[in-house]
Amino acid sequence: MAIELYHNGMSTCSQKVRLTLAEKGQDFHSHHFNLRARDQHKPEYLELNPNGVVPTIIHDEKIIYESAVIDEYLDDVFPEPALRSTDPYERSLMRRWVKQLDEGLHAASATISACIAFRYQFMEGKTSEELQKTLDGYVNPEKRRRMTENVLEGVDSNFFKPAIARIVKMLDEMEADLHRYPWIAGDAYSLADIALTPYVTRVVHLKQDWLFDTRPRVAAWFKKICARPNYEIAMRQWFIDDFITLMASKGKENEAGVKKVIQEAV
Ligand SMILES: N[C@@H](CCC(=O)N[C@@H](CS)C(=O)NCC(=O)O)C(=O)O
Repeated sequence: MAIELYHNGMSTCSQKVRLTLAEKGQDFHSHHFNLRARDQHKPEYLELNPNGVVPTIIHDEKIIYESAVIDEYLDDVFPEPALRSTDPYERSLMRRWVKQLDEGLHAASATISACIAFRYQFMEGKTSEELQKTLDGYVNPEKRRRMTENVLEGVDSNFFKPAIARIVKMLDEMEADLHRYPWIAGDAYSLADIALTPYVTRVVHLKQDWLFDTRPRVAAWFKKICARPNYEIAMRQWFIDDFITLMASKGKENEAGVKKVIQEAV
């Protein structure tokens, strides 16, 4: 039976799962959500994923959510090609990268995306009551608070500076690890490369890839990543033009401001 995937084209966590599916040559039945219309907060979806976020998969009648967990599940049930090293140390490096995403890196990326660009989508055509209702829909109270401030205040949000500093730290640590290995967590492409691909892509979409100028290994890694067939299938084919255009124009507009914040923050 085909895998059911509840996802969104531009959602970084969904991209992680689509990259793994593509790497494994697995098709899926798509349930593409409009996150701005809050499809993810509908009661019928909350029955599948009580966190009200994408992605979720259904495989063999089993419901699985949390992108890092889904990716390991997929690597277990579709072992070829293996995306976890058999070497325990390399596997530990892979896990260390993947867990960071759930420990602030994903939130930092969501913050810079909202502050620089996506806030305009949230506000467009809405009264302040309608906007408040949308923001109140976040299931996680911490996320609700953060996103409310990010949407209302943009790059002046108190969350912006630590978030951009966290992204810079990610790029610095990638640069250091890529000094030792050709891929993020060792000699072979792994779930760590998959996990980081959407977040580095986001830096590019937000026109902050000048950050690669002093991080040549990250730039070279990203070039290799973009040339892989799974990048075309799982990333490019699902990009939403309006999102890309908005991120590019607002990113360019904010470039000087972002540079200034980074100088102050790191
Ligand atoms: N830890 C979760 C995070 C999922 C997540 O935050 N998904 C975002 C898109 S990347 C989402 O659904 N946002 C909409 C919302 O929170 O309402 C995972 O890795 O699956």
